[in-house]
Amino acid sequence: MIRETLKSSTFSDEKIKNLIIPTEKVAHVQQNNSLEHALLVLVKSGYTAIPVLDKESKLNGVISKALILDSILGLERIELDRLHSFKVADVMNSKLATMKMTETFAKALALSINNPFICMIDADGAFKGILTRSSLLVYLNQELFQKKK
Ligand code: 4BW
Repeated sequence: MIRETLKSSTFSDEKIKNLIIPTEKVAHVQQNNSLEHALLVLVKSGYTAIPVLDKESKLNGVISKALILDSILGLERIELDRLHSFKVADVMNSKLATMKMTETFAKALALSINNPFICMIDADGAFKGILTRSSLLVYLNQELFQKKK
């Protein structure tokens, strides 16, 4: 029974919709921001990686502390001036896990194996928020072990 529900429930369903962290609560940067700004946001928010959006809130990619550090490594020293001269667009990863709100919990679970978070988009490609691995696990734990059958 639970298996069937997980297989067919989509993120448009009230029951699992609230697993999504909405856009306004997602730490993010824009692709024309400097690497210095992105590093500040990452350090202050405490997250390893965050989405990159454009001015219209469309998704462009993901930026991480690791990508930034890698981009400022010179041959023999850390080139701190690159933090000012490079933009987020220069180093972000454009490959990211995305899902439409009309797709299923089962797909999200499978994607979360290799992605700490999944970016949710609507039918027009507008960013709606993120689905984290922890929120999927919390829901699964609740459905499998904490609900009275
Ligand atoms: O600030 C934090 N608050 C809480 N409650 N938990 C945190 C925080 N920072 C990290 N964590 C925990 C979470 O369990 O460490 C895990 C790994 O964090 P990450 O990846 O490497 O920064 C967190 O796991 P998660 O909740 O499953 O989140 C997976 C990834 O999703 C995070 C981060 O890259 C992204 N993320 C989560 N919430 C976000 C966010 N990105 C932007 N804005 C948010 N609000």
